[in-house]
Amino acid sequence: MIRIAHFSDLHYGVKTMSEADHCFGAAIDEAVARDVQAAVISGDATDHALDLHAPAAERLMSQVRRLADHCPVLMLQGTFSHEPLGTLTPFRLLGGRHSVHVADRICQVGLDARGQWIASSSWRFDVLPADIVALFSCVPTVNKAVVAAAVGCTQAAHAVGQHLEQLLVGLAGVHCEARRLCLPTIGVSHGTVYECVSEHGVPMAGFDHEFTTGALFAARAQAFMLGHIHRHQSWAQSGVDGQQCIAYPGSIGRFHHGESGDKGFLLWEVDANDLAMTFVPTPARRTIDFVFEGRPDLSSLRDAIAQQDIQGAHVRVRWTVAVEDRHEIDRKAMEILLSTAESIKLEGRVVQLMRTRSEGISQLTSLDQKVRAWATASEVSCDGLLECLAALREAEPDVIAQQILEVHEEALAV
Ligand SMILES: [Mn+2]
Repeated sequence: MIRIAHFSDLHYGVKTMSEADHCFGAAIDEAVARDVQAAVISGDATDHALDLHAPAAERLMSQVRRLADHCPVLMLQGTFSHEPLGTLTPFRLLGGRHSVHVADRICQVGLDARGQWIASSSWRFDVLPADIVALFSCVPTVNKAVVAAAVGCTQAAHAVGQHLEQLLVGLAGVHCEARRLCLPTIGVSHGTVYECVSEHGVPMAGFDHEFTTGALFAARAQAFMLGHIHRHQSWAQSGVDGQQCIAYPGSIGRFHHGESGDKGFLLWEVDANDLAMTFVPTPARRTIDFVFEGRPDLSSLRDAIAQQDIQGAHVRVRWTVAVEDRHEIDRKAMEILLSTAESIKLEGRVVQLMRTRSEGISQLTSLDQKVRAWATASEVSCDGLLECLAALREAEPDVIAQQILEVHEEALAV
């Protein structure tokens, strides 16, 4: 049995650094206290390309170094826009008590009894190295641009899914061989599982997703440690391959407003046939949203604030107003009401009204003429409208209602 801490989507960046470092620091403390034997970071260690002199680069490196002083670390390449290719290369040189393996190509790595990483020279081991205590199969982010260049843009997303499926099936033999030798088998990847749920609670059901749970289980590894989706979720099954589990820890911290659920990392205990997976929360920041359809009403905002603890939380107030009300928003008053919050974001959306002036409409004498002039200026037909106007003027309400019902019944009869 091996005990592994699985962190993902750290997103160290210029603006995200304090949240990322606060949460990752606490997570490492917890993982060390629980004496994990290995650590996996499954992609998106950074939020964007970082300059070497950026404080976030130094903070991330010193945290990974602290982790490597406790146990061997495996870092996987994540999304290229967050973690440009080459970002992880310097981590190979960190030189902690244990080594850091950077997986930026499809490969397998064995962890030996002395805590050294042994990588396969091709995409998988032909023969498993002797003396390893666990086997990791690494499938870093696939460069869809390369696939698009080979098969064409419209085919690329589908082709990526198909090739990954074949690759995962291709790993099954090695995983079964490892299980026969009583070795824990672990897959590590970064991508979207079909029908997983995003951190905003939206199910991801499209055709450009990398995996299905079926394809991942078909690799016949015990554990599949995933990154990319910022919300913790997991899938499990048991059968001929013993217990199998696929899981996202989600992002280490809360980087955006509107992200629901706890943030944290996963503690895995993986055996050749068995496994256990526990979610360990990090002290991620709290976010609170107040949403108004129309002008923010200060008294209802005051009531809403009284009902929850905004102290230390990151608060966002959103509203939608018509263009003529845009200057009626009392930002200062809202800021005073929210003064105990850690940060305040005031986001107003102004709806632009499109009005066309109808020249001379005020000089027309009858309502019919006015409606016709308005319809011409607005480029709409006023046929039905004039009939309705005439009916309203001349007919009794009962008669109008009866006529409407008759039309309705005729339509039903057809
Ligand atoms: Mn991410």
